[in-house]
Amino acid sequence: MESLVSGLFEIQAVKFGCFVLKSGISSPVYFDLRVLVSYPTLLNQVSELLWQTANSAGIKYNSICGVPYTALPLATIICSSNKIPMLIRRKEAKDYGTKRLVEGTVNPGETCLIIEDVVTSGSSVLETAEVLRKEGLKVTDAVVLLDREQGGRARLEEEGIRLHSVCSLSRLLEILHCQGKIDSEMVESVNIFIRKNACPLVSIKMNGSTKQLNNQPDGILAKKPNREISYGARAQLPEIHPITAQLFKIMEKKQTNLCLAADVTSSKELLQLADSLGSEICVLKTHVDILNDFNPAVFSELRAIADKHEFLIFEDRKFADIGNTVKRQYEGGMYKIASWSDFVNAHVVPGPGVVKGLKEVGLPLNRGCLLIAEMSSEGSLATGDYTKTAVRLAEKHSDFVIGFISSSNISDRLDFIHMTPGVQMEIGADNLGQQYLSPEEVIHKKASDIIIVGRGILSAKDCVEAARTYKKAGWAAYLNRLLSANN
Ligand code: S5P
Repeated sequence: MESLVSGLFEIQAVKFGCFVLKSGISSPVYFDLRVLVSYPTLLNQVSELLWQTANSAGIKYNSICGVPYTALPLATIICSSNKIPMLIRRKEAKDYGTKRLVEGTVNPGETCLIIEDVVTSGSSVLETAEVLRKEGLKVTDAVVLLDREQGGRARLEEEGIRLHSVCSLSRLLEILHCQGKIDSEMVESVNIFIRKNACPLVSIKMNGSTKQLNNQPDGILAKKPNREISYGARAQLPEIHPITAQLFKIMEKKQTNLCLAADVTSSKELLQLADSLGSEICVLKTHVDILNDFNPAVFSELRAIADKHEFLIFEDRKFADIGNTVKRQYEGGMYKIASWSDFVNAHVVPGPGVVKGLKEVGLPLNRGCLLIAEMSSEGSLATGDYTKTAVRLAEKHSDFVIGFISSSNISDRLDFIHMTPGVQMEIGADNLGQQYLSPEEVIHKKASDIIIVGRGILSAKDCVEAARTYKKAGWAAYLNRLLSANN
């Protein structure tokens, strides 16, 4: 056990410091067992210990299922070495063919043992148990490498599942302390954290929006964020997309949540605006296809201005075709958007293919994408289930999707950013269906993150002055939100 714990520490599968979890809670300890696959000796050692724990508990079972994804290789090794049938739980049903949620031979009435890496509240084990039970299998026991002692054992017991752990968080602390790897202060701070955040018998949604939190190796599960955290703290979230992290950092540093919708038709004007307003904004949004005089050099110049003033470039291309077409529209044509735009956006009306197509181009370039989940225009069809589908799609592709165009906050995930267009100082409308809300309404009341302002600034006599006014109003609304959430 000692060598395993020090091994996990060495490969940084366990880390100490200050980590803001996706739930918004700060934790002094963070586990990421996914790195195990790169260390075959440790991987085998963990599998062996899980197997021994199951054996010495005398559990009776016919097959084994690992909770996806981290426990999959562990279950595979155990099953392969000990000649036990394995089942694989899919996180999503295939969208073609059999639509099975469990792969392998399912014999209803038989018992399946669940293997997991870390248990916090027990919700990811419960999700897998629910899927297996729906297939007619019995689930009576789960074996886990590490029990974080935050209510998982009791919660699972409530659902008729005995939890057997190789190691508990307190034991792990003791071992690391004895080995001189962490000091007593750290042990105390983690112990306090365990006591404060134990969430026994919280009721956990088995499907729906809490799902992605549940599958995090270290999430404080099924707890809604109980307080607002700053843009800066969100930049530190584990696993946050690099573009979102960069954006949150810029926002915090420049104290701005203003995106300029630079809807102008001449390149010269675009570059002048970018340079004169650059210090006030965190994002500059373009519509490259309304420029009368586009040439590629403009965008190398814009990039240089963006780097100088530290803002990101967002081409508002609103892709909305099949995967194969959007891929080409994003990468090629005369605009070569992927080569200069930090992120783009897409409608979800074509289904997952649009994201998959864009991702093939954007992911290798470290680009991001917003999904258009709601629109500011009157009579928009992007409401209700459509909006919910956009959120689910974003969750499924959060390696590329960084957030939403929406009129309000539509996802609890703090690593997603919400950007809202249709913003002016006064509530109102234009004569073509655009509807306006104020910065206070959008950022404070509706808890969006960024205001997108076009004509509110561009039609002002003094654009720089107007941009400053919006910047101040957006930031004041954000501070109000933080204040009211933390009081
Ligand atoms: O729903 C939307 C989505 C977007 S991206 N409504 C919008 O208005 N937009 C864009 O935001 C729109 O294309 C325009 O560039 C900007 C709003 O401009 P304004 O002049 O009305 O502030």
